[in-house]
Amino acid sequence: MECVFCKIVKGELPSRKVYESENVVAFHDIQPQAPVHIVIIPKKHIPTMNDVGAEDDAVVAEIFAAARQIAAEQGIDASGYRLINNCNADGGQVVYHLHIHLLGGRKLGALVA
Ligand code: IU
Repeated sequence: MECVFCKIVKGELPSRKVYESENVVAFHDIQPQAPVHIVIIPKKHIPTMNDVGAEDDAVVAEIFAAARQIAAEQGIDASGYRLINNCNADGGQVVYHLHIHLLGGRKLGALVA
Protein backbone atom coordinates (compact mmCIF):
# COMPACT_ATOMS: atom_id res chain seq x y z
CA MET A 1 0.00 0.00 0.00
CA GLU A 2 1.27 3.46 -0.83
CA CYS A 3 2.54 5.78 1.88
CA VAL A 4 -0.24 7.98 3.34
CA PHE A 5 1.91 11.10 3.35
CA CYS A 6 2.80 10.53 -0.33
CA LYS A 7 -0.96 10.40 -0.94
CA ILE A 8 -1.38 13.69 0.93
CA VAL A 9 1.40 15.20 -1.21
CA LYS A 10 -0.43 14.08 -4.37
CA GLY A 11 -3.80 15.31 -3.07
CA GLU A 12 -5.18 11.76 -3.05
CA LEU A 13 -5.92 12.06 0.68
CA PRO A 14 -7.35 15.23 2.26
CA SER A 15 -5.30 17.45 4.55
CA ARG A 16 -5.52 20.99 5.90
CA LYS A 17 -2.39 22.43 4.32
CA VAL A 18 -0.75 25.51 5.80
CA TYR A 19 2.38 25.54 3.62
CA GLU A 20 3.35 24.17 0.23
CA SER A 21 6.40 24.68 -1.98
CA GLU A 22 8.10 22.67 -4.69
CA ASN A 23 9.70 20.32 -2.15
CA VAL A 24 7.89 20.68 1.19
CA VAL A 25 4.31 20.42 2.48
CA ALA A 26 2.91 21.17 5.96
CA PHE A 27 -0.57 20.38 7.25
CA HIS A 28 -2.56 20.21 10.47
CA ASP A 29 -2.16 16.87 12.28
CA ILE A 30 -5.44 14.92 12.25
CA GLN A 31 -4.98 14.05 15.95
CA PRO A 32 -3.63 17.28 17.42
CA GLN A 33 -1.73 16.98 20.70
CA ALA A 34 -1.65 20.76 21.26
CA PRO A 35 -3.62 23.82 20.07
CA VAL A 36 -1.10 24.10 17.23
CA HIS A 37 0.07 20.75 15.85
CA ILE A 38 1.38 20.81 12.32
CA VAL A 39 3.29 18.12 10.43
CA ILE A 40 6.02 19.28 8.05
CA ILE A 41 7.24 16.83 5.42
CA PRO A 42 9.44 16.62 2.34
CA LYS A 43 7.50 15.79 -0.83
CA LYS A 44 10.22 13.23 -1.55
CA HIS A 45 9.56 9.88 0.14
CA ILE A 46 12.29 9.57 2.77
CA PRO A 47 11.19 6.82 5.22
CA THR A 48 13.00 7.88 8.40
CA MET A 49 15.59 10.27 9.80
CA ASN A 50 18.16 7.51 9.21
CA ASP A 51 17.53 7.73 5.47
CA VAL A 52 18.29 11.44 5.13
CA GLY A 53 21.31 11.87 2.86
CA ALA A 54 23.64 14.71 1.96
CA GLU A 55 21.54 15.19 -1.18
CA ASP A 56 18.65 16.14 1.13
CA ASP A 57 20.44 19.07 2.80
CA ALA A 58 18.36 21.67 0.96
CA VAL A 59 15.01 20.08 1.79
CA VAL A 60 15.97 19.61 5.46
CA ALA A 61 16.94 23.28 5.63
CA GLU A 62 13.63 24.22 4.03
CA ILE A 63 11.69 22.14 6.58
CA PHE A 64 13.29 24.19 9.37
CA ALA A 65 12.66 27.45 7.50
CA ALA A 66 9.02 26.40 7.02
CA ALA A 67 8.75 25.61 10.75
CA ARG A 68 9.95 29.13 11.62
CA GLN A 69 7.55 30.71 9.13
CA ILE A 70 4.56 28.61 10.23
CA ALA A 71 5.28 29.25 13.92
CA ALA A 72 5.20 32.99 13.21
CA GLU A 73 2.01 32.69 11.12
CA GLN A 74 0.34 30.67 13.89
CA GLY A 75 1.38 33.34 16.42
CA ILE A 76 3.46 31.00 18.59
CA ASP A 77 6.97 32.13 17.72
CA ALA A 78 7.35 34.36 20.78
CA SER A 79 5.50 32.11 23.25
CA GLY A 80 7.45 29.10 22.05
CA TYR A 81 7.06 25.76 20.40
CA ARG A 82 8.62 22.32 20.00
CA LEU A 83 9.85 20.44 16.94
CA ILE A 84 9.86 16.64 17.17
CA ASN A 85 10.99 13.84 14.89
CA ASN A 86 10.05 10.29 15.85
CA CYS A 87 12.45 7.73 14.33
CA ASN A 88 11.61 4.03 14.01
CA ALA A 89 9.77 1.85 16.53
CA ASP A 90 11.39 2.95 19.79
CA GLY A 91 11.02 6.59 18.74
CA GLY A 92 7.29 6.08 18.29
CA GLN A 93 7.25 6.54 14.52
CA VAL A 94 3.90 5.50 13.02
CA VAL A 95 4.07 6.99 9.52
CA TYR A 96 7.25 6.00 7.67
CA HIS A 97 7.66 9.19 5.66
CA LEU A 98 10.02 11.69 7.29
CA HIS A 99 8.18 14.41 9.20
CA ILE A 100 8.70 17.02 11.87
CA HIS A 101 5.92 17.78 14.34
CA LEU A 102 5.49 21.49 15.18
CA LEU A 103 3.70 21.75 18.53
CA GLY A 104 2.70 24.84 20.48
CA GLY A 105 -0.10 27.09 21.67
CA ARG A 106 0.16 25.90 25.26
CA LYS A 107 2.87 25.26 27.84
CA LEU A 108 4.23 21.87 26.82
CA GLY A 109 5.25 19.31 29.43
CA ALA A 110 8.78 18.15 30.01
CA LEU A 111 10.11 15.60 27.55
CA VAL A 112 9.73 12.11 28.98
CA ALA A 113 11.83 9.06 28.21
P1 IU B 1 4.59 9.74 14.02
O1 IU B 1 5.70 10.69 14.31
O2 IU B 1 4.83 8.85 12.85
O3 IU B 1 4.22 8.96 15.26
O4 IU B 1 3.34 10.66 13.73
C1 IU B 1 2.48 10.52 12.66
C2 IU B 1 1.46 11.62 12.77
O5 IU B 1 0.76 11.72 11.56
C3 IU B 1 0.44 11.42 13.88
O6 IU B 1 0.48 12.53 14.79
C4 IU B 1 -0.88 11.36 13.12
O7 IU B 1 -1.95 11.94 13.83
C5 IU B 1 -0.55 12.13 11.86
N1 IU B 1 -1.38 11.83 10.69
C6 IU B 1 -1.98 12.87 10.00
O8 IU B 1 -1.86 14.03 10.36
N2 IU B 1 -2.73 12.59 8.89
C7 IU B 1 -2.92 11.30 8.44
O9 IU B 1 -3.61 11.08 7.44
C8 IU B 1 -2.26 10.26 9.20
C9 IU B 1 -1.51 10.54 10.30
I1 IU B 1 -2.51 8.27 8.67
